[in-house]
Amino acid sequence: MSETNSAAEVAAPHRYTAAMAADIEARWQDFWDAEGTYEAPNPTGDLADGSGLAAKPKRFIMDMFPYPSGAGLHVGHPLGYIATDVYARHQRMTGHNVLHTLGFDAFGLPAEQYAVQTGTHPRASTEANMENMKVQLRRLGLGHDKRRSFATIDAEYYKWTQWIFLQIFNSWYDTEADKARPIADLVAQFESGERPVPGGGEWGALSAADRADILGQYRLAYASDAPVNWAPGLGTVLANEEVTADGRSERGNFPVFKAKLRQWNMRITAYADRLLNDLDGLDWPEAIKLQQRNWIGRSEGARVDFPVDGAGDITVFTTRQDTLFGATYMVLAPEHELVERIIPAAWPEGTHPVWTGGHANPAEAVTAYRKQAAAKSDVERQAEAKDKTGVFTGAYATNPVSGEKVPVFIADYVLMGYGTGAIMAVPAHDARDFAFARAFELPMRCVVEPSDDRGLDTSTWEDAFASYEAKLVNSANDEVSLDGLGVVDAKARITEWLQAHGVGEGTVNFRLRDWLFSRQRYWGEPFPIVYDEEGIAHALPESMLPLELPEVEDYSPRTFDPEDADTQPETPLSRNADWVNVTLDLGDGSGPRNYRRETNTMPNWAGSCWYELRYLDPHNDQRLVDPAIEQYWMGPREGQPTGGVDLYVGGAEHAVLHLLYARFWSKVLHDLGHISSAEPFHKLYNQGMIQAFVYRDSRGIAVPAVEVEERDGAYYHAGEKVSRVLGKMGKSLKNAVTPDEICGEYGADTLRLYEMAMGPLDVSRPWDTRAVVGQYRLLQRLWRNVVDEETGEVTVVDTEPGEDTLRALHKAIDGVGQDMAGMRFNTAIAKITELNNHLTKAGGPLSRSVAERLVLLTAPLAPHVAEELWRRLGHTESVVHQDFPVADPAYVVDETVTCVVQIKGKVKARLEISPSITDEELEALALADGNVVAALGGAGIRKVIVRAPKLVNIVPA
Ligand code: ANZ
Repeated sequence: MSETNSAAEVAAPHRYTAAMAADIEARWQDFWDAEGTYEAPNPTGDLADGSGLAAKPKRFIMDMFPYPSGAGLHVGHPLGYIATDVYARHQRMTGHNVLHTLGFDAFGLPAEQYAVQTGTHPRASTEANMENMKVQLRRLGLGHDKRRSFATIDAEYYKWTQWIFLQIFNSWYDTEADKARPIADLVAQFESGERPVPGGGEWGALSAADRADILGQYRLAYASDAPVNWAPGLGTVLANEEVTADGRSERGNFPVFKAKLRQWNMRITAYADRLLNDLDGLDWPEAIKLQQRNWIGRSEGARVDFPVDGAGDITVFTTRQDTLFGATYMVLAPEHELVERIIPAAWPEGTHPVWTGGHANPAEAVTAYRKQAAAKSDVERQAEAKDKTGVFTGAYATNPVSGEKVPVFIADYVLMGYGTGAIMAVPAHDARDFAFARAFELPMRCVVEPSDDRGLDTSTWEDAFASYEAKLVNSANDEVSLDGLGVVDAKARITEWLQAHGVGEGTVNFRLRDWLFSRQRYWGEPFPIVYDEEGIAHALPESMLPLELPEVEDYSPRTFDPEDADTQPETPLSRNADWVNVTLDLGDGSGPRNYRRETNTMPNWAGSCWYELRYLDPHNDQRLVDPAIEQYWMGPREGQPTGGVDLYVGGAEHAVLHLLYARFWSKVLHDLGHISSAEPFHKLYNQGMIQAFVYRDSRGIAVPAVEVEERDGAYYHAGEKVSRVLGKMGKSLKNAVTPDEICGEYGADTLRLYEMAMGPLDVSRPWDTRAVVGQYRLLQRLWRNVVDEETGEVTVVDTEPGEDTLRALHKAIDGVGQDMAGMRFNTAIAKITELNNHLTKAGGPLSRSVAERLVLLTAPLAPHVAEELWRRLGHTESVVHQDFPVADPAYVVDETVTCVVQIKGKVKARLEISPSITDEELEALALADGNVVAALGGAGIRKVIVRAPKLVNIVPA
């Protein structure tokens, strides 16, 4: 790097260089660690106890913690960490007690896969990765309270993850109280008869297994047989996204079967309404709130029963009960259990050949169609494909309002997992039904007519769907008429009628599903659950936590004959007979008994569901968090009705899963009285991504970005022309730049400044290594304004600065302070640069008071160089806890300019006015001026020419 070794530097041995930055940075990092500079005190007992905390508002500032990947960090990763650090430092300097730390989300699949391939224990590789990342992060000068850091794989941490699981397992949702309560309260209600026992009878008379079954229907964590994608050839269950359109595994191309498997679930659906409503009080990006709302998917509508002769009712869920008179057929999801019961032995007389799909009888048609549907994922089934497939069941149902017989189909556009898995189809007003009806030549009936004069074009039916500016037509029976009503009124009227006749009711449906919580993996938290000889699940008592993950020889899942659908997954933990089969006294009065441990592990979401709470009180071995400490850092307060972290920064990709799961756990813990906050994160901020150029050769293969040369706007690698596009940064695209490289070349302060200066924090931006030097030069100029590059002496003087400099200084203080509080770090840097340039141009030594404030302004962004200059300026206390400068408003207001007032071209007056004055204001001021009034001597005015802010010319009459 020529910059660091140039001849000029030999003559200037005290210039700010990369070597000097390295020295300064290492020195202050060691010092900060040794002094515990970033340690945030917890309140002890009464806040007014003399700790001084009562007078200091608190700020809990948090990042989404990283997974310790083997690849380490590239410069894109720390963008958010630097931003929260700058913000936290500014908050510290403006009188706040700031909690800022970072842990590791360390359970996860990559370590396990690496273990399978190499035989390295996942803990060993994970710990090595964490060590590496800690070194990388430390180098950035992040002001973390290191006493509060932990990894989710620490047994002292996952002890409490298991403890929370048991809290959830041991509770139920009381819909009357609208909150979770201990399951013991429910048992007491069953025992006393206050609540009837489902299925009747006396609670005491039921078998243990029956009682366990009933409680399982209430528990917030429960085991159930859930359909999963099972690939025997891989020995594992797959997510929908891992299964191809033709029903095979993406990895290895093995057949995938729908298998029912005993799985743990979290009853997050019990909280659907609260998860939705409490979004209103959160300071989150609207886009994320919207994604959560859509994910929860609240729909108001009705359930309506359509009787089928001799087979009971088909209950549908509809959001458009107003269109009931327009239902001309019905559709069941292919898997619907009613299908078997309604199909007749033969096709009814005169069945349309298109409806049968060419099959000899309904049973055959259904079997064939089900097979076809099972191979598609829900996502594909919901895709807006024009060609709808399906087959007639041979059965007819009766429309309860019209008495009309309508044919019942099965089709894959109706999903089993939503509503009731059955719909009434209204082809005139629903686009999917419309496409299906066209394909199967089914009738359409218009029941909602747009109320404007466009009319309805029944060849395309355009505008027929979801037109709320509309009136109902063709919708009356002997008892009820919707004709002439608007959609909203029609819905209310028909719902009332359905309810009165016992054939339906208004209902709310959610898209949200319960959370599938078990994985057939090794590297996760073991469930604190054992099964007795009857197969009944028991919670381990708290005294047996943590249940540590045992050492195993073999981390890989067992594989089977790929075609053998009857096999079941075998988890790595299940092969450890000594660990699995235990004799325990659970302290429940039944003495020592034989048990079998649960051998699934928790999903890697579990550890991140509550980590904010553990930062508060990381070494508490009696409780998950001390209530007074939780109340202090996260409790509800003015403007934060549900409490939570003051600022949470991370990627927008965590919009639904992590953020929804964490909210759910918070609410359960809140309901059970363990925490005062009902939300984990009050303010959420999504940082943009750092992108990088990807260079590809003629075969489309990425070439190392550092080896690419630019000539006349084209790019070359090893003499060959290559293409350039903006993409992700990463090892696989051969364009990763590491923070270590940049720190080595310029220092961490330069890297921090560059990342913050690249653009608004929430916008993605392309990395450009060549531009980094710009921020390095800023730091050099800043240094040079305080330190003599030849002698190393501080050059400041104890004189008062001039008016000009005071104005520049206070404007910068005002602007930088506001920008930092608003997380506009790029504009804060622009203002510091402007001030620094002003001072350079002004020449001569700086006033001490100016130099000190310049250093303080820079301290949150470039803490090492600021600390060094601060000390050189003679201070003995760290810059970290100094007060951020406060602007003097007298110097912030705009300066005045002199306006000349002329009469017939002769200067008669001079006005000191604001440069932003308007023409009107200036004209009024000029005409009111004493000298002007005197000079006019009562003459009338013909014309006034105003050129604000400099000139007014008056032409008398
Ligand atoms: C009749 C109707 C008429 C409908 C109309 C819509 C428009 P959201 O808003 O997403 O909740 N539906 C119900 N269950 C379904 C399932 N399991 N699979 C596929 N579709 C299903 O959607 C509710 C609407 O989606 C329901 O209202 C139903 O179609 C359909 F002019 O009923 B509707």
